[in-house]
Amino acid sequence: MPVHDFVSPDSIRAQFSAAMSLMYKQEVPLYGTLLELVSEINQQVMVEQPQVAQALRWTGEIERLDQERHGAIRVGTAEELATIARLFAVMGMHPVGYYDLSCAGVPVHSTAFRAVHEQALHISPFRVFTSLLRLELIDNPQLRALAEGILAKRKIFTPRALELITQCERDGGLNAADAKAFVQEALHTFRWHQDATVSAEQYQQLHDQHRLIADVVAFKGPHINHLTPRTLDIDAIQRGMPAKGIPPKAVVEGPPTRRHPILLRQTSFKALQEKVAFSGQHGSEGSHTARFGEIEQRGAALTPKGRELYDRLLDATRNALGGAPAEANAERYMALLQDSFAAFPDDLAQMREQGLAYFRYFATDKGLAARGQHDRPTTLDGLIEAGHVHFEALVYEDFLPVSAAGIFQSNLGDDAQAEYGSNANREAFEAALGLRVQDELTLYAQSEQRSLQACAQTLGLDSL
Ligand code: OOG
Ligand code: NI
Repeated sequence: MPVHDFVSPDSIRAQFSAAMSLMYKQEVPLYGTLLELVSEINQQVMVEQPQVAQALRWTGEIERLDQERHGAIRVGTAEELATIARLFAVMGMHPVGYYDLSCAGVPVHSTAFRAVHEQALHISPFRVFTSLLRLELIDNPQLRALAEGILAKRKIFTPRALELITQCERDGGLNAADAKAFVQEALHTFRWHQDATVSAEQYQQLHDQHRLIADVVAFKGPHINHLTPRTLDIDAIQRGMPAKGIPPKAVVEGPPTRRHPILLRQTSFKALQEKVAFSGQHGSEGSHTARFGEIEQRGAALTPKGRELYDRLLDATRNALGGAPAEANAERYMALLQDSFAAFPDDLAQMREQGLAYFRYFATDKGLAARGQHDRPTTLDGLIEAGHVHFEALVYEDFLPVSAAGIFQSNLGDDAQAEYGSNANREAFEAALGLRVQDELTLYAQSEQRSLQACAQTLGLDSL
């Protein structure tokens, strides 16, 4: 089959992201309400803060904003993780970053499947935060064996999905009809199943060990547990949620409110109680809380230096608070956070000069008009100063471990605090995945480099 019959992985990802959103809207109606709120607030920000809209126009993010979202799943075995990686690869999504959540009392480690090139991200930035359950951290051999036995029996992919993955790997792509079929088949893996794979007693045992273990082991597949739209003003969302009947978590995770957002800020609403039919003769019914809603605001991707500063300031805030942020100390936490982060410049030019963030560069009309002139500046700083080059921050496409832990916790409830010590094991994760995870900082640096290169070319310069 000629190559041009294949649909691009980016287009399959965009179709899949839209299909997931539709499915989740049906499964969790509050997600639909949340989308409405986000769209209202985004419109309002664009009207009231034209500089924000202008920046989004420079980078083209304005076109991806409405379809931007991430989801999260939790898988139970190495084999499931490795196959999920193959499924996502059909859609041009690759594992980026390693996140250890064990230090926060959640027995999983994770990666983010996402597009890696800015052009692909522009078409569809859909990402899935994917966690692998770590049964080896459970020191109850009987329960571990029970969980392993149950997981070994389940099949989370449809036979047709597996065929299409293999076909895509063999042929190098899928045609339009197969891509469409693939999206529908892949969707089944992420659906909610009301029928549990375990009896009520087994569910209770798993749940007593850790709510997350029940969530992964007791069901037929890795149901998508949230889908997160991107907002331009998370503080407005946090304030606006109660009026829409959506109860927010106590604090917004990540950096504080800033004029120029950095990294990622997130908030969520509590998981729903869902009806479950347990297996066994009596077919007893129960409930499970799994799926919730989350909202994110994305800002600048930070360099290693910027990230180190971020981590240091966040640590300082938490130390000053003397515990994890919760309902009771939320206000104090947000105030401390704001204080600590006074040390992080809230000005794009300063962030650039100090090497704290990654940027994208654009030739301006003035720069284009000056192309033939001998006395024009030729260094990046000179061109910026002369108004020949404009820059905007590169948007952060990944996740944050401390925030992710906060999101997990908000949804697992306070009774789920557990101690696993710090047990990062990237090698074991990559062995299960069957792949190395990519380094996000390298990806941002490459993207910045490409932008500089393109800018130099447009201006008729060798390099910048
Ligand atoms: C994933 C929680 C982490 C985020 O946005 O940081 C996450 C989960 O609950 O499975 O989604
Ligand atoms: Ni999330």
